[in-house]
Amino acid sequence: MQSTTSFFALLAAATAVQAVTLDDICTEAYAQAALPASGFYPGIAIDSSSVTTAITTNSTLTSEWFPTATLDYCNMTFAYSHNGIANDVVHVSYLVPAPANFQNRYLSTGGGGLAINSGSTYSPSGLIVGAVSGITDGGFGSFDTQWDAAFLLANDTINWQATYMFGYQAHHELATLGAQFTKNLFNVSTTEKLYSYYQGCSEGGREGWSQVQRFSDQFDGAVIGAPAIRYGQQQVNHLTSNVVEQTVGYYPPTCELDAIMNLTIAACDALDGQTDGVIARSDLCKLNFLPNSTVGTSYSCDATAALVMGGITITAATPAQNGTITAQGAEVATTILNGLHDSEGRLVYLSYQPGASFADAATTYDATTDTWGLSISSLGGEWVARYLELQDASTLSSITNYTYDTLKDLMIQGQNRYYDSLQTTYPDLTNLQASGAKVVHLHGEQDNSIPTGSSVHYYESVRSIMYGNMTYNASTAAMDDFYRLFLVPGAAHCGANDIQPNGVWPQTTLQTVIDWVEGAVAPDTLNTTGTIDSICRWPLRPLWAGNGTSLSCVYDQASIDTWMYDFDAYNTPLY
Ligand SMILES: *[C@@H]1O[C@H](CO)[C@@H](O)[C@H](O)[C@H]1NC(C)=O
Ligand SMILES: *[C@@H]1O[C@H](CO)[C@@H](O)[C@H](O)[C@H]1NC(C)=O
Ligand SMILES: *[C@@H]1O[C@H](CO)[C@@H](O)[C@H](O)[C@H]1NC(C)=O
Ligand SMILES: *[C@@H]1O[C@H](CO)[C@@H](O)[C@H](O)[C@H]1NC(C)=O
Ligand SMILES: *[C@@H]1O[C@H](CO)[C@@H](O)[C@H](O)[C@H]1NC(C)=O
Ligand SMILES: *[C@@H]1O[C@H](CO)[C@@H](O)[C@H](O)[C@H]1NC(C)=O
Ligand SMILES: *[C@@H]1O[C@H](CO)[C@@H](O)[C@H](O)[C@H]1NC(C)=O
Ligand SMILES: *[C@@H]1O[C@H](CO)[C@@H](O)[C@H](O)[C@H]1NC(C)=O
Ligand SMILES: *[C@@H]1O[C@H](CO)[C@@H](O)[C@H](O)[C@H]1NC(C)=O
Ligand SMILES: *[C@@H]1O[C@H](CO)[C@@H](O)[C@H](O)[C@H]1NC(C)=O
Ligand SMILES: *[C@@H]1O[C@H](CO)[C@@H](O)[C@H](O)[C@H]1NC(C)=O
Ligand SMILES: *[C@@H]1O[C@H](CO)[C@@H](O)[C@H](O)[C@H]1NC(C)=O
Ligand SMILES: [Ca+2]
Repeated sequence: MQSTTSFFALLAAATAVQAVTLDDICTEAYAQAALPASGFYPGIAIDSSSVTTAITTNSTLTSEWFPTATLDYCNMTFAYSHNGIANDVVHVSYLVPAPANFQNRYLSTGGGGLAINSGSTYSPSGLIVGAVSGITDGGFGSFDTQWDAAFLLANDTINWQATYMFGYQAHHELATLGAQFTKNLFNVSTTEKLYSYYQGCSEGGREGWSQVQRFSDQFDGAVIGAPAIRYGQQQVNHLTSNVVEQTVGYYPPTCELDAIMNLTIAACDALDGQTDGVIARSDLCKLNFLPNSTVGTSYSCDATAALVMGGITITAATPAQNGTITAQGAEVATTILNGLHDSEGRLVYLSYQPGASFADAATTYDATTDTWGLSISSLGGEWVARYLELQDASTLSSITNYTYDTLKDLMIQGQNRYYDSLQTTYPDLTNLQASGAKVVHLHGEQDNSIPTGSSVHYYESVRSIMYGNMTYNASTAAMDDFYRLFLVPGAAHCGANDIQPNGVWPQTTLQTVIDWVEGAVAPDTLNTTGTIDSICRWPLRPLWAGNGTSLSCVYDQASIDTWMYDFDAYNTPLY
């Protein structure tokens, strides 16, 4: 809440001297005059007649991603096209703060899942720090149209323009145009610095890395959460739990997997030094807990109704359940947590940390036979059907002949087909480091959609590529200069975890990056509003002393080692 206070102080101070109001600039004529000049971005033609402006006053904005604030803004949109492409229209929206609140900043925000923007989920976070805040539609049709709607020109024919736009090009254009538009809107002189930032999580995190890996001068700072990088592996990996169930020959009732998760939390909670319902040390859980210790424990769950949204069943109804945890159920859990191995026992990919929910492993109840069966992960199923098999289908009809080796082959196929558009694991950030830009990368330690270890593995890839000639401690110190990774205790995918309610999610991370870039305050921890007020930066790990009275960040080699992966199923490095 610190930043809200200073924001109002600044507002009061600035209104006294600023004559130009938001009403003055929130007009089509003013926005048109501020459009980047023709030729500013070679190959792009902005349609000045497309400009729209809409003012919103006294809007209270709330999110897990920024502190609550009430403010005014102008939503300016325009469209552009790429020279030489027929019927090409890309829409961008820039939320513009009142002139009195503008602090010489621009922010791009990203999407999630197959969406290239998150609507209003992150975009207002720029307004709160006095930035113009941009989103793009990628050219897929409208701000609400996702990439999958544009991906196929016909069955078997990829829309590569849409794919490269999704991969990285649309964000490069959004940020390049956005920074110039911002300068023009606010008369920022050529000698004045405009700071440019990025914030996004999940697919939005991948979009963030897609920019800083390629365009080292584009952003001064970036907040990158739980990025969907290593895309070829990541998307297929959603099917790993299903193939484990099929291979073990057992489809656990949903209640059984929930019971294993609950017992994991109960067993591992205290390993971090505080019994608070939060696994802050999933690495100690890995070292000390085995799912088969839960075999024989009884469980029960109430019946649940189906969750239906817009006529589509999101989760099916489940009956009242009771039973005892089976050896097969524990085997499914253990095999999932061990990560995907090929038929020769070599590691293909990694899994979620123990304590995370088994979302990918969800099964379906058949009331007519009173049995539980396969439910193909929708993200994994769509990836294979649409992006690998190139069929206009939102999932696979069957995976009955899939083996662990099939998944490996599909991962390699996706990795290679989309290596330069989606894979997003280029590990040499030398140019970024030299540019002075700063990256705060964060990931929920109990993420159930993108494995937490995926972020650690990328950090370690960058570290070993850039500083492999140094000792481990010297190399992490060198990384600290420009790239810091924080694992958020108990947190789920891009947010707090309702199963571990005492866990946290940091709300002021964009301000943290700004303080690092503009104030040279390098973050040792991320602030939170919850009871855990300190989030340790990798490779340090949290440990409570005095039963929850004091949290320290410790160096623990055995724990660090559990986060190191040798993907020996491949003949080339998997960064
Ligand atoms: C803003 O909204 C609050 C309540 O939501 C109201 O009390 C206040 O008068 C409003 N201010 C303006 C300028 O409209
Ligand atoms: C800005 O305008 C676009 C286009 O109308 C709309 O999709 C978007 O939701 C608006 N953003 C906000 C925060 O109102
Ligand atoms: C920018 O400069 C123009 C021309 O002097 C002026 O009309 C406009 O109000 C200025 N905008 C701001 C935000 O100060
Ligand atoms: C798991 O724990 C939650 C509370 O944290 C509870 O609501 C749920 O019923 C439990 N599920 C099982 C299967 O024990
Ligand atoms: C549990 O699994 C471990 C590791 O696979 C094994 O060593 C142990 O014997 C198993 N215990 C039981 C009770 O099955
Ligand atoms: C468990 O479920 C069965 C039906 O599946 C039911 O007959 C039994 O009463 C339930 N037991 C408990 C303790 O809920
Ligand atoms: C494209 O593929 C889908 C899925 O296989 C199929 O349902 C559809 O009929 C195909 N469309 C055409 C035009 O062949
Ligand atoms: C699975 O079976 C289908 C239908 O027979 C076939 O088209 C497909 O190639 C098979 N896939 C694998 C991985 O064996
Ligand atoms: C390691 O390599 C980097 C980059 O080439 C260089 O700056 C640094 O001095 C080297 N450090 C050691 C200990 O050799
Ligand atoms: C690395 O640094 C940690 C403290 O951050 C220290 O405990 C550890 O002993 C150091 N390791 C080596 C090999 O110096
Ligand atoms: C984090 O908390 C510290 C101590 O309260 C404060 O000085 C700092 O400004 C906060 N940083 C952010 C980004 O909120
Ligand atoms: C920690 O505090 C809780 C709550 O007061 C208590 O139940 C527990 O026994 C304490 N544990 C230790 C190790 O002191
Ligand atoms: Ca705990």
